[in-house]
Amino acid sequence: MLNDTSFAIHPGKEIRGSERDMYDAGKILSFAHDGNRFLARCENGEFAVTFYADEIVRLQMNPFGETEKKHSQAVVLEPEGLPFSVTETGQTVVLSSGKIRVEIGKDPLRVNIYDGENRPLFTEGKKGMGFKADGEVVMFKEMGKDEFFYGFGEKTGYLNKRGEILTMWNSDVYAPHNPETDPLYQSIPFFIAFDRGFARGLFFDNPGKTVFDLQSDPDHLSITAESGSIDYYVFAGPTMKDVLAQYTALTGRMPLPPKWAIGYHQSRYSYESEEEVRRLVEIFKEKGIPLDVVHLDIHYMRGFRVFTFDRSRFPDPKKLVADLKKEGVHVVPIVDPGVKEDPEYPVFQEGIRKDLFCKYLDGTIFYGDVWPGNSAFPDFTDERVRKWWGEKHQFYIDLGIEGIWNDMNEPAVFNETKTMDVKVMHANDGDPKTHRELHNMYGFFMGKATYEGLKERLKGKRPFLLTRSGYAGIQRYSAVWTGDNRSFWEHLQMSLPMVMNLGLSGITFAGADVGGFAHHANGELLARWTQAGSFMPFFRNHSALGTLRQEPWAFGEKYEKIIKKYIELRYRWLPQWYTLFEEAHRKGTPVMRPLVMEYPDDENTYSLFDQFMVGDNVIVAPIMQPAQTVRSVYLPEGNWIHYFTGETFEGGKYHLVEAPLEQMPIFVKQGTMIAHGEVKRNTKEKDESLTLHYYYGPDTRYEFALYDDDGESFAYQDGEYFRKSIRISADPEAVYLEVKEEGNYRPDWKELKLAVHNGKEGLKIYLNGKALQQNSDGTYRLY
Ligand code: MIG
Repeated sequence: MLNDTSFAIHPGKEIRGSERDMYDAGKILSFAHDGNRFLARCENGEFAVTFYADEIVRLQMNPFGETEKKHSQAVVLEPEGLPFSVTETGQTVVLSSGKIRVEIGKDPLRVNIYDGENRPLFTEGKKGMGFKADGEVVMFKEMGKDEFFYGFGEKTGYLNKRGEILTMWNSDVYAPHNPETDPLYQSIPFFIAFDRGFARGLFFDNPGKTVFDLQSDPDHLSITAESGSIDYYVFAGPTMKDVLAQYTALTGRMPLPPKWAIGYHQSRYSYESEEEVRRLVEIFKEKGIPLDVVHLDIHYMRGFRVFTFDRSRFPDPKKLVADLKKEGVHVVPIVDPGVKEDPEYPVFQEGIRKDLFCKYLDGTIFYGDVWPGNSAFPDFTDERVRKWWGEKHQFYIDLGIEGIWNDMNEPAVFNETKTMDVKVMHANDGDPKTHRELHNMYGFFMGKATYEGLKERLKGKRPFLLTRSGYAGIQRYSAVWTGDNRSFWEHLQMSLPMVMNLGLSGITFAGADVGGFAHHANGELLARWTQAGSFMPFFRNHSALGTLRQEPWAFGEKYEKIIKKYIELRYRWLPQWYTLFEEAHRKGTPVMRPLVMEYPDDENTYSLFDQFMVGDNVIVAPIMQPAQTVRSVYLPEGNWIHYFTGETFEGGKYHLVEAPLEQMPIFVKQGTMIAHGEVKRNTKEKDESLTLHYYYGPDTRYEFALYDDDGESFAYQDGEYFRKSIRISADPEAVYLEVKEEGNYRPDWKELKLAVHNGKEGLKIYLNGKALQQNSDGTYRLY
């Protein structure tokens, strides 16, 4: 309590610790190497280097024992067994795999890592690594004076994290999120260091509590872990996209989601009855507002027991799900980890009989208070438990459900520490560890159990999963939303850097509750938030019990019209979204990007957080203040076309752009292309025709690739996809399209049109060398 008053800053308080009491690893006593691993015994512990891939190296230091060859389940890549050379001099041992060189100082142990061109990836300088008396491990890395830092998963604040101290400890935070609220629900101990266009990455794989300090020492950052040992991976870049390709090669990529999950989601805590849900979907239909998903929050359950429906509120869930599916609407119910302690509840009985719950060392079960009251928590760190949890989902599958929403999986517990007792033991697939050591992976393992369980049971259909909590690698299983934000303009502002940094941490399928969860929205806020949300990867309107209703029509016709227009825009842009999602799935490049990713040589982009890119050629600049109808937008080099007015804006400078309530500034780069489909009720309706919009520029050189597949199965993995690659070039007289097609899938649409914007009269269009005839509506037929 005292910490909520000025007492928190009483003059006697020591504000921060230091490396003062750190014990250094000391000097190297002996070393050896085999295959792809180098091992050194130091005065204070063991040090290992493993070359994982050309651009990925793993470094470990365990002051308390041996370094393990094994890696955490965040990692899916096994080391390739890269040959590396070992060169010893008096002071150093140098390991080199060609693309990465690790220079190891022998006395004391110091590690400097360079790329193949001798550019420093990470260096230690004077400070090294070691441990503290209380068992913490610490390591330091030099920070260049021009360096910027991105990533770190789900963090409040701005885009660049230099100057921050960031803690990783998955936490349920209902208190209003502000720039110093930390930690939140997700822990992604990964970051990108960026120095004037040169990007490298570092992933510190420790699922206990870790602290990244980019503040206390202007020349070094430090990483401290409360438990476990030092275990990290370095990614050589050199671009941000390369770092993300490398990081997601190591920790996995997002599966291609079902198309419906990229549409518009409507949620509320809670739609409380079958009747209410049916009425909701009807209103969407009556009003012609597109809708793909309705979420069911905790009220659908019988006394908050997972894997049940309350039959008084939802008399026939199977019929409800089937009827909505006919309308093209999917139902996604919430599932929390806590299992109610109720001897008459089969899920609890089974958990006890089969020994599936988290326990203390002495065998007693850990119980915590959550929605259902006293509850036990499945030990998802164990494959046996994950299998069981997956099987339980047959309950939802039998009702026709194909998507699940995981909440409270930090795990959140209503007690002093807000989570599970850190002394609880986890089976951890045969390598038992305490909750303290594994805390940040609880939600990850729940996600793994759920996704794999659904996938196995959906008979070839793609599952959708949404999770609040996670760890590095969660992108393999789930989309992420940023938890309990509020209907504050500040929270709309905050959602941009937050979701961008999630994307820069491997999690591209992310979004914030549109309109804000807690507190009360208003028409203007909801309209502006829907505009921004319609251009973010995960697009869901959600609000809390007791707050003003927040459905698209809640604030009257004036706002409804605008909100509808942007939800429609989401559907018009769906072929573009889907193409970008597929790229993210294949390469790890985020869908929503900070400008710095595309313009790494332009310093104006390095801290830019209040506008973003969708793909490599579209800039979105939402309005995020009340009563604002004009804003400054930064446009990098090149010319940019205003999406709504068609006006050309010169890049390399700031513009004041008009933004009346019904308009969010969107710019498409001149000389590039985007794909549009038709506005529809939802993704169940197929496009009859697609249009590629090309924004003419005489110096065009652009590669576009439209991707499509059935949107629901895994057949694309066996060649059942469609990719049309278009190489576009232009001169003052003509536009030249070189088109190639790939894959066996034939899309539903019957025609593919080309619309040329800002082309002058008489401009000729050539498709693979043949001149195209213009249609009466001004477009050209490509397919
Ligand atoms: O603490 O299930 O973040 O989206 O509506 C409340 C009720 C528990 C927190 C989630 C929120 C959800 C709510 N849950």
